Amino acid sequence: MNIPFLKTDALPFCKGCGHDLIAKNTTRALEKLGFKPLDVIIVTDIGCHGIIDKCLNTHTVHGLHGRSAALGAGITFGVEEPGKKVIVFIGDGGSTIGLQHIMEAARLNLNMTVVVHNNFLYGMTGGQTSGLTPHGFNTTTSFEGNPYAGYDICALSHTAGASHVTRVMGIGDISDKLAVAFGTRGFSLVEVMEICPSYGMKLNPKRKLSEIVESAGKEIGEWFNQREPFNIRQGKKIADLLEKTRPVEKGFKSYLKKNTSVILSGSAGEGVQLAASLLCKAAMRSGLSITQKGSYPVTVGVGFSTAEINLSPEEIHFHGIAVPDMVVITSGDGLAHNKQRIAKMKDGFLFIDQSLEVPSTGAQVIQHNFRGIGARNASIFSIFFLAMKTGIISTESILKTIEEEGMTEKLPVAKIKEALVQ
Ligand SMILES: Cc1ncc(C[n+]2csc(CCOP(=O)(O)OP(=O)(O)O)c2C)c(N)n1
Ligand code: SF4
Repeated sequence: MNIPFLKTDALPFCKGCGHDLIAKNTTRALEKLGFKPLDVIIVTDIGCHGIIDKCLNTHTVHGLHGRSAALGAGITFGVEEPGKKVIVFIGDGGSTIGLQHIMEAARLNLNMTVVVHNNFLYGMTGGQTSGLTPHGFNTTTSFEGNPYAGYDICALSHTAGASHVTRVMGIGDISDKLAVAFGTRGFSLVEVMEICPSYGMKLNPKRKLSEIVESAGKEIGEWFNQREPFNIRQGKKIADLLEKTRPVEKGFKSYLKKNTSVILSGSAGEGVQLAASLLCKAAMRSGLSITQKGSYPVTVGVGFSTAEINLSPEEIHFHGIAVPDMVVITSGDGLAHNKQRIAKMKDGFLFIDQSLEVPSTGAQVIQHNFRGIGARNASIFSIFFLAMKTGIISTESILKTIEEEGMTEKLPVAKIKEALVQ
């Protein structure tokens, strides 16, 4: 079945808005080039132009105002396949706010197309002046006419090094012009000139689009640079980051029935994040899905270190933890960082080093001498203890993980086994 690019022809723009013309011509151009919706990633940002993404069957990403070019650049770095296309939609307001992102993508000649929806003002917020508003154009923040000339985004992008830049009037069929841009290897930018009927036309009733563009000195045309597109490998073979990652093979069972959130927390330098990743890998080895998030101060050598983990027999669609099911605290830094969340626990378990004062909580408290094995190994010891007391995974699955990671010699495995039976 041929899936259309647009879910509907009734797009959400005001009547006569040029954004409607751009969206429909974009899909026509993509069809002409033989793209399928899921070959295309359309990145939009805040502004009327950005409300198109709910109508698209392509991949869509919606970013902060002025940041769609930066997001598009990031996606371009990761999407190297020739049959894929990254298209950035941005308003004249967004282009001004994120001008440097556009320039950087042009300078590097990234494989993407930016479509500037230049309706000469901020449409969504009521018609304010942007950096692309032409001199003399009336807006709700310049009723006497904009006293400044707008940037020439085409000239700037061309000078920065874009393979292809074009300025077109947002009238009639512009799909061929867009198709040239979308088919360009390297960076292309299309500036589509339009007037927002709701603000631009009302505030400039006697003016016509062609006359505004002409008096602003904005030539309708195309500009090329003969350049190779950006190539992240620069001809060199770059090692795949995942090459050395060994798959985690399932070999153990878990009887966990529902998503269980676990917080491990202690002090920086005491192996909290390592313990968390060993626990997670052991859980994966036991057939569970996991999420793992680490938080610590930017000064990574001092203060708390907290790991937030979800373990579940099902796929996990949300990784946040408001009130945890289980908390393991191995130091005073960890306790201070989690005191509020521990206070909110109405049930579940709090495992806490016996040297610490037990905080107020509704959880069942289990005190233990985690630090007795030495501060640097308290967290590693605590995950064995957690596994043994709760049964969410087996201690054998953790031992196997340590072995597979080649860490048996580095960690005090024998001491931990001894401590567990005491
Ligand atoms: C950083 C930031 N500044 C201001 C706003 C408020 N804001 C929302 S939409 C908008 C105007 C958008 O204008 P433009 O980018 O030209 O797109 P259009 O609405 O004309 O399509 C503004 C200023 C915001 N969301 N983010
Ligand atoms: S306010 Fe202007 S830019 Fe926004 S949808 Fe309406 S006509 Fe288009």
